[in-house]
Amino acid sequence: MADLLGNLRAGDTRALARALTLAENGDAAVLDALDTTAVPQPRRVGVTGPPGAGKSTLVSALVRHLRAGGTPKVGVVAVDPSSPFSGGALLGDRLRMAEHTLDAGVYVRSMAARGHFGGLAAGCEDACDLLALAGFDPVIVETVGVGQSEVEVAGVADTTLVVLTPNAGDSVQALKAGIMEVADVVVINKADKPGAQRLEEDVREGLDLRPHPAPGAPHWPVPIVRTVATDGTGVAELAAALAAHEAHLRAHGLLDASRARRRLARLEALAREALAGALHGQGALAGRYGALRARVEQGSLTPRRAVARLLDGVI
Ligand SMILES: Nc1nc2c(ncn2[C@@H]2O[C@H](COP(=O)(O)OP(=O)(O)OP(=O)(O)O)[C@@H](O)[C@H]2O)c(=O)[nH]1
Ligand SMILES: [Mg+2]
Repeated sequence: MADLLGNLRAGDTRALARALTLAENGDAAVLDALDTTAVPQPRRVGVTGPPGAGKSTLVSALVRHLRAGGTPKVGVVAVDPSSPFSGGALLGDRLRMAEHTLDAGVYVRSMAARGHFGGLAAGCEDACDLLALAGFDPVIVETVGVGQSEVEVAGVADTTLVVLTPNAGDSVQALKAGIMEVADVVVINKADKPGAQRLEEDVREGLDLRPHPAPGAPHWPVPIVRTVATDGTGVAELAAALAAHEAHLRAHGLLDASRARRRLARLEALAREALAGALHGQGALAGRYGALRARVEQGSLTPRRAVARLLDGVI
């Protein structure tokens, strides 16, 4: 395992691919190795938004821009939270990012989210760490904004980009879903289509509704950037907005706070997963739970009291 991580650090792409697959499958050896290795902390950018908003096309254009500007290694993790078995969206991502397959300075990994608690956070963090070990910086995480995933993506990134498009109803949807709450930068993609101006006004209104920062707390006015991902229009402005947000985080010491939050989110996700697993596993907790289940089933113990007993002595 030390060899595998050693090769990965030396820039061996096949070692990286293999480690990513092992980590995704929960391989204990690779996860242990990761836990006992000092992992660098590259910049993380989260990209979320409704299905089909052009996120992958935009990420691909951003990667092209960064590479042309001299960024040595850009990593991308595209997570599909909607279905653990989905092939369609992932295949689409691969096709849209295919232009980078011959570029050793770009690595794109598509992955399915695990279906349970903090599924996005758990698998994605490991993938991002492996890319970080391999020297990729920044690491960009794309996820489709459905359900809670847009809030989760904010948990894995220093800067969260929300991508919207001027389709009827889109803005209303985004505002309702609370997607605005997590945006550090809003992109209006497909700005070549009619309605961009109207959407921008709606987004501005939505952003104004966000709670104001406490007096004296650093204020980040969320920029709205219009792009046409398919031809690269606005991508330079987007890169500038991302750099400005990073500078803002650094200037106010917020980068450390964001990483501390991320560690806590990861702990929470892993703890929930482990506890849920322990209930149905082979250990002492599962034994106790099984006995209590039987009594609840018979009706000789209420569910509430069963839980109290389960946790008695544990907490
Ligand atoms: N007209 C126009 N079409 C675009 C633009 N950006 C992306 N598209 C098209 O929109 C479609 C969806 O693009 P994707 O990049 O796959 O969108 P996505 O948000 O990654 O999609 P999912 O990952 O499936 O949610 C593709 O057919 C793109 O070519 C744009 O700026 N203008
Ligand atoms: Mg996509």
